[in-house]
Amino acid sequence: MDPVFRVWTPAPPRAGADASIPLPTTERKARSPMAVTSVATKPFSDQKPGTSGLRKKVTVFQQPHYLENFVQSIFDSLEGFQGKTLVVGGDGRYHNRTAIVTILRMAAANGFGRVLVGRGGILSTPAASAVIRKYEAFGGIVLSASHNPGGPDGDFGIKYNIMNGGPAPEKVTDAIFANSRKITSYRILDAVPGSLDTLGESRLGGMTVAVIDPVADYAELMGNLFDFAAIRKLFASGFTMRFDAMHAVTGPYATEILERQLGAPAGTVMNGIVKEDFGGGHPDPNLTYAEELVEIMMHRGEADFGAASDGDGDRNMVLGRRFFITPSDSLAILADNAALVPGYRGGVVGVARSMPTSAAVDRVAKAKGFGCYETPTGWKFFGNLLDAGKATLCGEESFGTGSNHVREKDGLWAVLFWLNILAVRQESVEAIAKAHWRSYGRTFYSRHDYEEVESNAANGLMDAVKAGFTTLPGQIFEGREVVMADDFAYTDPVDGSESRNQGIRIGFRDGSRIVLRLSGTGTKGATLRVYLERYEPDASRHGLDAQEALADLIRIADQIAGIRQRTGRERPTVIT
Ligand code: G16
Repeated sequence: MDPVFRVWTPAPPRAGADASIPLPTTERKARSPMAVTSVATKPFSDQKPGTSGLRKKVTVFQQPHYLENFVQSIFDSLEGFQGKTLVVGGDGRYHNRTAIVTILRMAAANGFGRVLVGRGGILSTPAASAVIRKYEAFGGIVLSASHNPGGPDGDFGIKYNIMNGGPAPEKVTDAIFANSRKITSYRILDAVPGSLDTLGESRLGGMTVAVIDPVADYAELMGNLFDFAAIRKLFASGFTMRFDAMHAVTGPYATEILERQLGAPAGTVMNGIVKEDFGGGHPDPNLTYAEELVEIMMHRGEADFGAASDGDGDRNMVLGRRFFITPSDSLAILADNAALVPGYRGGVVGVARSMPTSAAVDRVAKAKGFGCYETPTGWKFFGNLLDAGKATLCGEESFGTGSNHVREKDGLWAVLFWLNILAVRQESVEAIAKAHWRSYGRTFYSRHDYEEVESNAANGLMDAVKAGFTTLPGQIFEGREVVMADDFAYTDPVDGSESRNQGIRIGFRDGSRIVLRLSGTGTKGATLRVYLERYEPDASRHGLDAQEALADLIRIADQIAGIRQRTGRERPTVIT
């Protein structure tokens, strides 16, 4: 077995929670010749998928029937999958393996013909997307709560991806939720699959289970997009990098690609062993939670390039020596330099960003004649634009960047894109960012998160700001005049579907803005996100610290929304 998987041990089964433990005979209603059991169940009222699937505490998922109800609700929302292929994998967090065994038994009982599952139950979210696309699977189930902590007291999650490899669109997630409200039984096979740790095929009822290498297909795809020879040369020249896998799923991917294929010295990848509890850490690659990397890069300035990825490998943070690149700037810089990368040379048709992401990329799109789209928060909103060939590169302020190579955001992809640019330009990360600002102006940007706020207080805050939509325009705060205030709504340009209530926007005369949203990915209380943005064309002011440059907008946000008073917090939990 690959050494990076060695410490990955199965979760101990818990009575009543582990589907591999035979169900009580009283729960068995009917038996088909293939030993399929139809288990009577009752709906749970809280299975509405959020920004990215269903995310709850592990203990919630361990309730008898909880996972099974949701999985059956997924299958009941799909048509025509009999005999087809399903991809299954997760980020290796606690409960991953137990859940996969249940899903395999249910997939077999519901009539899938074949399941591709990553060895050890591992598939990063972008790798799952790549595998769905490469093998033309019907869809996939990805088990992750992304950047949320793991372990027995941590979070777990499940989402369904459609055959384009991307997260199910709202019409599918709405159908899953509707099914979860009326479910009366689920189907499960009375047999358990063979080992998930051995590559190869086995039978489970009428279904084939193929255990695949979780890294190989993804690594091959990266090799087709990026100039690996140039990056190899960069590392051979003494260029130094630290990649923090945060004991999450990208460990084996980064070790294979950066150290084995690209020749980066051993030790370039830190925290590369996948652990069920992420080593007790919070696998969110930002300036607060990636503290070890931040110390190495921002305080000690020990490497030329630093990067981190999250629990399931779809997010990325990029750092230069003592230099932070905001995700919004990263998207703009990748778009501006796409011609240097083989996979995108001359091939960018359009860019897309989520509404709260800064407009830095819009300026690149305008200069280069790319199409430019603004969507609600949630990677699922990019799927149609990518499928229709309207967007090539997409990005979000929440440390997500990706392209049409898969239908998920992709952490390691973004890191390789940067490495490719660095290899060609032979300049530092800081020099590239500053040159970008000189060409396009700098968009000062920051996000302030208030985590685990009492839900009523958070909702009350949002409602109070919305009640002011008609009176805010025309008001002046610290010399800034409000010119618009609304709740962002989106009409998908491809299928015409509409999404409302996607975040409060308050725009000022000079183009600066404040956005307020409640996160759709938290599992405890509410997380208030405050996004602040101001454009600065004057290069002599580009050296300002972002918090200083945005200080008046930060105060105005508090004046308009009463953040401190309503949340009872003096300062944000996380500032990025
Ligand atoms: C998910 C979504 C992203 C979204 C992020 C934050 O990412 O896929 O599109 O930007 O959540 O969402 P929210 O602001 O609602 O918490 P991930 O990495 O958690 O899957």
